[in-house]
Amino acid sequence: MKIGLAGLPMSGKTSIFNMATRAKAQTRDYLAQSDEINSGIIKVPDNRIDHLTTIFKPKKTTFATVEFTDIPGISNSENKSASKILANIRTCEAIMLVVRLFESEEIPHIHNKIDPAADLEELCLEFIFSDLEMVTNRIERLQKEIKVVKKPEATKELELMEHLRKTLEDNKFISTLELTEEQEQSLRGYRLLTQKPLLLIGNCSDTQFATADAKVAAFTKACEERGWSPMLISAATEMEISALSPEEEAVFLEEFGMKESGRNRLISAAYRLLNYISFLTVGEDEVRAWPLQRGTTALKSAGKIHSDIERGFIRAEVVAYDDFVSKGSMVAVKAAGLSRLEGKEYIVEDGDIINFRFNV
Ligand SMILES: Nc1nc2c(ncn2[C@@H]2O[C@H](COP(=O)(O)OP(=O)(O)OP(=O)(O)O)[C@@H](O)[C@H]2O)c(=O)[nH]1
Ligand SMILES: [Mg+2]
Repeated sequence: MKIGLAGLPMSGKTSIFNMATRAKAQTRDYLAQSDEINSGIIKVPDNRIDHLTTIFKPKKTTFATVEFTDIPGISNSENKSASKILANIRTCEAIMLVVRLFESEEIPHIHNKIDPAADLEELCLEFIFSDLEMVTNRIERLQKEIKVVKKPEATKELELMEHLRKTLEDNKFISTLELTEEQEQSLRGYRLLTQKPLLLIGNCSDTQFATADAKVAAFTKACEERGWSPMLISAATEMEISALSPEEEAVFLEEFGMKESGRNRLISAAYRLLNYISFLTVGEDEVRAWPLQRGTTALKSAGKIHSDIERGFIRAEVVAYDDFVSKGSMVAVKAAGLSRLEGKEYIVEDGDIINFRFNV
């Protein structure tokens, strides 16, 4: 499961990627389209895992991870076509769309002006046109098929595709539609860009970040008109922060009255965007967070650890993290009757500490 950082050229995607992954990928100081796609796997910060590690003192601590990929800027200039880049974005499960808000004399903008609302609209249209092309092709195919043999599934799909075409032609994202489970399923293979989970990121200067600013206001308004609430980040400032040691970082954040670094905000947002929660396992060997799509059953969760545990599943012994913290130990939790035995169909919740009982 990976998150793609996408946007126009020179909006700060690689800078944000570097800040998130603490990598040192080459950012651009000149206007020559880089083809490089950077990928990085990031540990998801989790206070619960930190706390459980101090209690269980395991041999090993493992955090949940998410993968970020940094995709070159979407543009039709510089002898490159946007479609290749859009095809890359299609392979991602979720998208973080970076829009430039910061001003700079030295760093060019492809349209030579900083107009975040216009940039956002341009990106939206690229996505919409790309999906429209795919949907239109499919409609033509289905129409041909139906002429030969009338299959009910094909007719149904054609209806859906025509609905999608209408939505896209109205300049709307597929994600604004309420689709049935069955419709979602039938669309899965197309990996439509405008259907993916999306987070808008405004890359601003530190002053824009701290004070009311017209560009920020315009960007926020444009996002809200499409039904999105954007996240603001100052990539330049955050890159300085991410070069600090964890101790220095804590001091820095406190000095500036910030609760959390942009890096942590970004990673948590990525996790939410993928609709992930974590279940936890504890013990002398390992304390670990396991990423899980919200709504997953205990049986499937067991399979994340090992297929044998899924196959031989008997029961899940579940303790809520908060109950563990308030009681202080597993013995006290059990004495208070707060340890539950759950079956295969139990829907795992965020922060469940689970011990699977199984037999193979
Ligand atoms: N002043 C300022 N400069 C920034 C900020 N973020 C990025 N930059 C600079 O803008 C230039 C482009 O940044 P990149 O992160 O390479 O942008 P990109 O979106 O990855 O660019 P492409 O991959 O070429 O599309 C670099 O020189 C960065 O140092 C910011 O918040 N403020
Ligand atoms: Mg880049």
